[in-house]
Amino acid sequence: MRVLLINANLRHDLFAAAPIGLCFVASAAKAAGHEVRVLDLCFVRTPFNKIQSFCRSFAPDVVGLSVRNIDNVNMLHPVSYVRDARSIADWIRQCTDAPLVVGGSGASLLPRELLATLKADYIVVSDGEASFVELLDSLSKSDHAPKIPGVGYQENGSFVMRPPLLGAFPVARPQVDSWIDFSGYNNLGAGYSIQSYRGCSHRCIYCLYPSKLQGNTIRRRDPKEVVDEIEEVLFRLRPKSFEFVDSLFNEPIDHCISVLEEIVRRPWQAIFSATSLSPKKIDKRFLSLLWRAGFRSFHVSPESASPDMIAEYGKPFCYDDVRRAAEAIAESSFKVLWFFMIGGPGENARTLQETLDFCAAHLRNEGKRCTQVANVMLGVRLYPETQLWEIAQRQGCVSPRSDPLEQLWYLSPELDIGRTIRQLVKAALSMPEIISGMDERFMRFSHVMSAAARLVGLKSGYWSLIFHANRWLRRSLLPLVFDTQKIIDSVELQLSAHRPVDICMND
Ligand code: B12
Repeated sequence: MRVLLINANLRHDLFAAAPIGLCFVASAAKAAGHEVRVLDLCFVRTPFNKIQSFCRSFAPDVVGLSVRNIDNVNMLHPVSYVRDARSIADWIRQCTDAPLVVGGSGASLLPRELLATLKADYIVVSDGEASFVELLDSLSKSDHAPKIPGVGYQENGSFVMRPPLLGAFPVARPQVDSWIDFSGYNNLGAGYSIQSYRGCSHRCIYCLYPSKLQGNTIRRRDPKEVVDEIEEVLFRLRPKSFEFVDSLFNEPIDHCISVLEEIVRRPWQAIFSATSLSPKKIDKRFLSLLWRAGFRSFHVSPESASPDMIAEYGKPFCYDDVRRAAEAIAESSFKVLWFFMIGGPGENARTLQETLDFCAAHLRNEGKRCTQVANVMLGVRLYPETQLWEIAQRQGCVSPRSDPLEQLWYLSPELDIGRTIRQLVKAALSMPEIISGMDERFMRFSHVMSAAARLVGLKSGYWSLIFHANRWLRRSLLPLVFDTQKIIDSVELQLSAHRPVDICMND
């Protein structure tokens, strides 16, 4: 079959992300004997024209659309990507009658809702390779109601889907640069995405990784194969850096160490980064291995530095792991972006202050070789089928009729909004290392930052420039940015907008 795969992610800033998932699917479909084209809309100025010309020249039998993000998960600067995805789906409909199949992390998170809003024919949840190929096989035999695990569709007005069956890590490499033009991403500072395993066995109360995104069993990729892919790309493309996009790069730790040791054994050198590390087992020895392998930056996601909140979120580590990680990092030369999430069940002024005090005690850059930035986000995004959703439902924050395609938030009832914002603003004004949801507005200056990063020869962790910009702007502009009353109003609006009571009132 002729298969056209389209990347609907239009975000091109410091957090640009090449569509590795779509490329995995493209490689799998090609390996199964299909004729495949990929259209990456990320840097396209006139998406409709491009879709039209692809549909005319290629005449696809099936169109696959990758929807990565539903929204930006940011309460202080909320952006929804659903409208973009809807426009793209409509344009595809205008250009071809081919069945429309939607996949991607957005599709996995909210399949029922996304299928309906995009008016797609099928939606693929979790890994796309095997199920999409099976779907193509069914469609080629004109079976329009295939009972394939992980493939959802509407039947007699209701959504039907069998749970996905997740097999071993796929054999076909994503070959990202053979499907899309990687140079746009490279220029913005994105690393070449590499995945070393799939799955997550943790049970964090707010998260859908194990249940929806990648399943709860760890499916490792042979470390030699991981590094063979890196080696092949390094010599073919010479990307500025490689970026591990595993849910938690350093778990399982033995697997991570095997990958790092395999890199160290090779005769070449490359720059690496990882988009999420657990604070557990980040010690001097591990950091030294990371450094020898070529890592210069990474993200670490404790989500809180309050012992109570770490336990409350169901994190698989404790406060001492977070502190030990911070102490080891403080003696290194890495660039590290920390993620904290404020407002889960039980969060109060004291637990919030514990996280802010931790930042002040451990993440200050003065006098250190490392550069650290703490991304402190307010609110926890609510998704159905998580434990947090149930808690929120019991507390009346959401109801079965709430629309999860909207950014729905949990914010602990023990937090006073005015006081919380004042606490956060005070911390952000006193520490340029702290960035908050408000700072995402500056992402629009990404191109300037990327150019600056290229000028100073930075190869990864472009976001570390945010710290320098922050330090520079702090005394002049930031007090204007942190208009406390405006932030309070916006949070109150966010929280009240989707309360079930409003939904009832609108009926
Ligand atoms: C790594 C990562 C990042 C990195 C990306 C770096 C890079 N080089 O790519 C960074 C830190 C930059 C980042 C940024 C952001 N991220 Co992010 N990120 C991730 C993460 C952890 C992994 C993504 C990934 O690469 N997966 C590996 C690939 C292989 O898997 P995949 O994309 O899911 O693809 C598979 C399937 O989905 C499917 N599939 C994919 N496309 C298609 C198409 C078809 C037709 C079919 C059939 C199947 C299919 O098959 C694929 C292979 O099996 C995910 C969470 C997760 N575990 O998925 C969050 C995640 C996607 N990110 C998220 C968010 C919110 C963001 C940001 C918006 C945050 C922000 N405020 O800026 C930005 C957006 C950036 C952008 N350009 O889009 C959210 C999205 C949630 C939502 N509500 O929309 C997620 C789910 C995390 C979360 N739980 O909050 N992110």
